[in-house]
Amino acid sequence: MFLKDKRVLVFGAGKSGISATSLLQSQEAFVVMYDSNTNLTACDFVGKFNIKHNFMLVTGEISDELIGTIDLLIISPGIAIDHPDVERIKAKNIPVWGEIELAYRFSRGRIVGITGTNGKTTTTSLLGEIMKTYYDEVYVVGNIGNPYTDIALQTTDQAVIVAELSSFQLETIQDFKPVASAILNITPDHLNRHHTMDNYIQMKENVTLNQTMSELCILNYEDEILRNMAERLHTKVLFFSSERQLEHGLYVDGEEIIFNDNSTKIQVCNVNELNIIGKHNYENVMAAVGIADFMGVPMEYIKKAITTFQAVEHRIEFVEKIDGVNYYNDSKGTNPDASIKAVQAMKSPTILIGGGYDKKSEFDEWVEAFHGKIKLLVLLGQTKNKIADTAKKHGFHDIIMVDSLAEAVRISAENAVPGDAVLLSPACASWGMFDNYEQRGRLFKEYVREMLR
Ligand code: UMA
Repeated sequence: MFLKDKRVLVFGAGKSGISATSLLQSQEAFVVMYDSNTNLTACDFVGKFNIKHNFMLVTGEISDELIGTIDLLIISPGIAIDHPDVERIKAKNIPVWGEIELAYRFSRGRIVGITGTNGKTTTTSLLGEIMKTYYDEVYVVGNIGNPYTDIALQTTDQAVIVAELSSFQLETIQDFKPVASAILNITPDHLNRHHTMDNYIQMKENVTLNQTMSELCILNYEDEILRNMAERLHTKVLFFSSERQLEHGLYVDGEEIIFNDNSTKIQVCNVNELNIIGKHNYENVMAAVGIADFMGVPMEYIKKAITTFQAVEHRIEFVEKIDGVNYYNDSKGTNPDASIKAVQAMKSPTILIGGGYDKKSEFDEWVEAFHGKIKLLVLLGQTKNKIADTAKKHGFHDIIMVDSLAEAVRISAENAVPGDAVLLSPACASWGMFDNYEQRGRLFKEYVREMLR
């Protein structure tokens, strides 16, 4: 679509909306930015884009009159495709794109899309690092925190774009077509947004929507949902497995990561050479290696990048050792499955800080994963009663309820003895108490480090 002089409604004034507005203004479109937050004023966007030209901010409600004037709707990831206002706009046959779709239509080069319930950020960062060792123009964008629209116009035909894509972002793609994609795993998450597991799976599968046999999708062989999905995909499929040897694909054999390319077995690395731990991380490494190889990066460059890569912030991140107690920040553990991986990675008796925004997750498997390792559960947020009820149902009664993260850290420190670990891995999103999981994780680190003073 030619955007000059078009009136575009940008729904959501967060990172994505701000960045999309900038791109749209550069195309001489007129932007009406809409946000339900009535405290916002145009002054909040000074320095972010041109608020004096081709721009209008609307807060509160969207009138029918306004809808009558717009040519295109761009929605931010946080706004659901079945949001009542989006439905009103769709009913008028106005095209609806997500921020990712907008960026894709204005960018050049090759794009890779990484999705899955867990491991997206680590795999995206790692793949970005691998690509940077070999290619000159590499961008790492998407759910990881850098809107794709921010860089779309800078890209050239030589660009390699590595995008972390959430189910929210994949809900609104149309032409988006990655050269290679990965779906790392699928376990229940964001069901309040997608309503059913089938819908959630469909959103993840959307990453392959426009792929053909010339493109690649890499999938986890140990995930039954993905094994079934492979049969209906119209793209080249490569599997990875942390459990068994594959005739064609990547797998862990003892301590070795092997790439079996039908005729040749390549030894990628020994897992002890990696700085990231746990089976789930070996899976992330295999996904990144498979894609990098498909994208033409020689194995010696891949090996160098994967063995120097360090864990990303908020993902089983070691914070401090205080009075013999190790503190870990796993604020990125925003659903039970992600948090289970952090619990499994703990090697000593652990005080677990959990709870947060209610995404309608079930916590049975999370509690079952405690396996005698969790000595105390410190709960906060909207889900604390639901989690406590689930824990008690499973015979776990060592629970303390708190009202704030600061209190959670204090109570944990009081109850820990030398040799213990304190792990923030909430199994819930941060919303409601924090802006995002990053803020939650940074505050946790701050409260922990305050004990050093
Ligand atoms: N808003 C409304 N009405 C609504 C909902 C939101 O007006 O019904 C407004 C809010 O008032 C706010 C704005 O929308 O002003 C926020 O938009 P947004 O929620 O889409 O947030 P952005 O700042 O644009 O950040 C988004 C992603 N956020 C979400 O998906 C919720 C970021 O992922 C992403 O990093 C960023 O785009 C850049 O691409 C965060 C996330 O939590 C990290 N993702 C989820 C996850 O990882 O589990 C999916």
